[in-house]
Formats: sequence, C-alpha cells, structure tokens
Amino acid sequence: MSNKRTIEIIGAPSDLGANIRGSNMGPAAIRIANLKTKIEQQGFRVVDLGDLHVPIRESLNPEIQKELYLEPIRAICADLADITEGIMDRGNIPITLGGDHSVAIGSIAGILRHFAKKNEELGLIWIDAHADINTPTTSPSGNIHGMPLAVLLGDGHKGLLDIVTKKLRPQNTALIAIRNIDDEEKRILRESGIKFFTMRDIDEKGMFAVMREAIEHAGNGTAGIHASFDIDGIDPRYAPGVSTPVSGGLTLREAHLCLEMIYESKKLVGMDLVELNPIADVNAQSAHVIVDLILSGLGKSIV
Ligand SMILES: [Mn+2]
Repeated sequence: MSNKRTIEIIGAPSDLGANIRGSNMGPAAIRIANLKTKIEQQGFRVVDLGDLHVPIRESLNPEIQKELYLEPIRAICADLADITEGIMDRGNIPITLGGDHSVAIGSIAGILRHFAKKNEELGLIWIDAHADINTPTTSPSGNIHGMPLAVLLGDGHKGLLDIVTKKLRPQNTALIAIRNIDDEEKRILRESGIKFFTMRDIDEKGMFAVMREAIEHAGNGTAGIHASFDIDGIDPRYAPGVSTPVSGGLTLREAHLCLEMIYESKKLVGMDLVELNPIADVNAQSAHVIVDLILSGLGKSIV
C-alpha cells in the first residue's frame, strides 16, 4: 500500500437555497472538467462518493416553496454533515461540490463535529462576494444561501441551527473578497467578531498580506482550516458562471494565491467549491477555474 492521502469528493447538487436556478448542475460540470483525473495526477488517491439525493424543485409541493425550501435544505445539510464527518473520521480530505452555498452548513457542520469529538476547534476561511451572514429577519430575499455563515456561528435561522451541534468560533473565522453586503448585514458582520477582508482591504494591503492575516486568525488554536470557496468571490471576468455576479472581485492569481497559502500553512482539512452555475458559464470556463483552484489547494505549485 502506498502512503498517498485520499481525497473524497461529494456532490451536493442543490440550488434550493437560491432564487436563481442552475447551481444544482455545478457538480456535474466540475466533474466533466476532469476533476478526478487531475487530482490523481497530483499524487492523491481519489474516491468520488457521487451526489447526495436532492429532490427536484418541481416535484415539491407549493407549501415547501413558500418556506423557501427549508425542509429539503435541512435534510440535504443533515445528510452532508454525516458524510463529511465520516470522511474526516477516516482521515481523508472532504471536497464538497455545490450547489448553492447553503450546502456549506452541512459540509462544515460535519467537520466541526469530527473535531469536537477530539476536543479540537476548526478554523474557517470563507471566500465570497457576499457575507452570507443574514438571518430570516434581516434577509431582504429570505433565500437560505445568504444565511449559512450565520447558522454555522450559531446565530442564524432557527430551522437549521440544530444541524450545527458544534458551533464555529468567530475568532477563528475569516471572510475574504466581500464587496456586496446588505444594509442590516453590515451590522451583523461588525458585531459578529469574525475577521473580514473586503476587496478594498485586498486593494490596499495586497492578497499576500491579507491571506497571512486570515490564516493566522483561522489557524490560531485550531486543529485545521476549512476553505469554503464561493466562486462569485472571483471577478466575473474570470469566472462568469455564477448566479449572483458582482464585479470588482479577485483576480485569478489572487484566488490561486489564497488556496496556495492555505495549503502551505499545512492546516487545510477540506474544501467547498460552491455556486458554480453552468447555465451562466461560458464554454465551461468557470468549471475549469474551479478544478485549477482545487489543485492549488492541494499543493500544486507553478514550478
Ligand atoms: Mn456565498
């Protein structure tokens, strides 16, 4: 037997947390961009667990739609949490393919649970154009993909909180590349205690300095760092295939540097790649960007 590390891939093809359709096709597009082979070529063993069961939106009764798909999203996140906890327990690296960002409630809850059993903490670096820290009372749209970070911190949607049996610590959470925050959300963000770096901060300090601070913050007293990468954190010039594009985002190199530095910190435990919307993509460009980013997170270097 070789001593290769094993990556376990799980698809979470749900766009139920968003009002714009299409991110449910994300996992397929990322796989078609040759994810498994490329990770194997980098020297890892890869197990693809396939996709979670996600109900078809049109098959759900209208009452569920009125609740903005709370029940199915809950079930998806609960299943996903069991899966990522299992992957971590096996000593492997979970990579979750979204889906909209609501699935990160599940992927991260499972990883938190794994560390909680050993009395250890998890650090989180969340890359996103948005803060995803709304609650049902502050969210202008009510869409659950704008709420996952609040839920993980234990102050979010009551209907989802019980999935997060071990909360994320704000003092180990860093948010990067934000540039579009709802008014009420600004207050929540300032009061949350998490470390956030806006695009303005990245302009001013540079990505290298920002990542050094973010890793220091997420790594301080934690057993590892999870990267939750919303592809809309990248500028739509480089990754147009998203549901909610916001201009003025990360360059391709800034996005790679982010994951390269997390890898080099030797603290990376897992990744989410979410919000790819193949309907909005151009010739699968954004799906290929995601595969390349995953490789950077797994230690691919230029030379
Ligand atoms: Mn997001």
